[in-house]
Amino acid sequence: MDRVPSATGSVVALSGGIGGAKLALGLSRVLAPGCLTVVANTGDDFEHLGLAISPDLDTLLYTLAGVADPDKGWGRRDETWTFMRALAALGGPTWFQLGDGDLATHVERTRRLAAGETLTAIMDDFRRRLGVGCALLPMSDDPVRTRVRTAEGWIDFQDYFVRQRCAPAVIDIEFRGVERARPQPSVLDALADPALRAVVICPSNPLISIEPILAVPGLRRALAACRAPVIAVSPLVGGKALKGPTAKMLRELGGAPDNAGIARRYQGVIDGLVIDTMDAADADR
Ligand code: FO1
Repeated sequence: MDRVPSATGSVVALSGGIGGAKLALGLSRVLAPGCLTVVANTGDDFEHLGLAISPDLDTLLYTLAGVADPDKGWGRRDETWTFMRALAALGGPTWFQLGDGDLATHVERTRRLAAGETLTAIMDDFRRRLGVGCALLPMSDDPVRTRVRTAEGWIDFQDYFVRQRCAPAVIDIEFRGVERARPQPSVLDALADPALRAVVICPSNPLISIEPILAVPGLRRALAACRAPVIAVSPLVGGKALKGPTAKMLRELGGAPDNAGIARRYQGVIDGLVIDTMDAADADR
């Protein structure tokens, strides 16, 4: 793909996991290295088998590095599963699949966090080692944990999303710890950059991937102060999500699973919403 002659200027992309990561990859292909900063949701992070797991950061890392599993969208391509087989033989939990190569990411991140490194510093070293040219930042280095309330009470996001395969109806969502989370300083710097040309909200699930980012104190204000336009790309095409439970969750939480509903959720943050041509009728709404 030819590089679009990108005038000088930087772009900040806000992204969750799989759907958003594909647009982040596209942006990284048309923008000169050093012109793109990708800000990742960390609300999906959790501890599993004693390991610090950061799904959205890792999906972005692997996708931008060209090593993501092309079918699943998460984890690494050409993966082997010796660890999971051995874990199963020992009666360990296998609902959250960790490939052998992916396991190294979690083990090394856990080791470095325990040694006092920040998630930002760890992920920045990982992305450089994997040859990723753009900056990859967590929304905060402080812990934020998305939890959903279902009929059985409050459960961790990965329990809902993976173990229960999004089956239970969602009654409420919370981003535990977000009130105390400080925005990652380099994110604020990127948003205040005089050369900023655009902020792109990638087509991730607004409820679980983008709103945790917007909920970090100071980020909405930093976006409102942006001199560049903030443009969201709708994660819905024809009322259906490209990936994941977006439409189902929007319906369960009383939001309309359509572009007008998406625009309402981002009201006050975005200057525009990119929708699919098949949804052209939504444009005037
Ligand atoms: N998603 C699944 O549906 N099943 C899994 O076993 C699974 C394992 C997994 C391991 C590492 C990782 O970074 C992501 C993983 N995911 C898995 C995806 C993950 O739950 C989602 O990508 C995000 O949390 C939502 O965007």
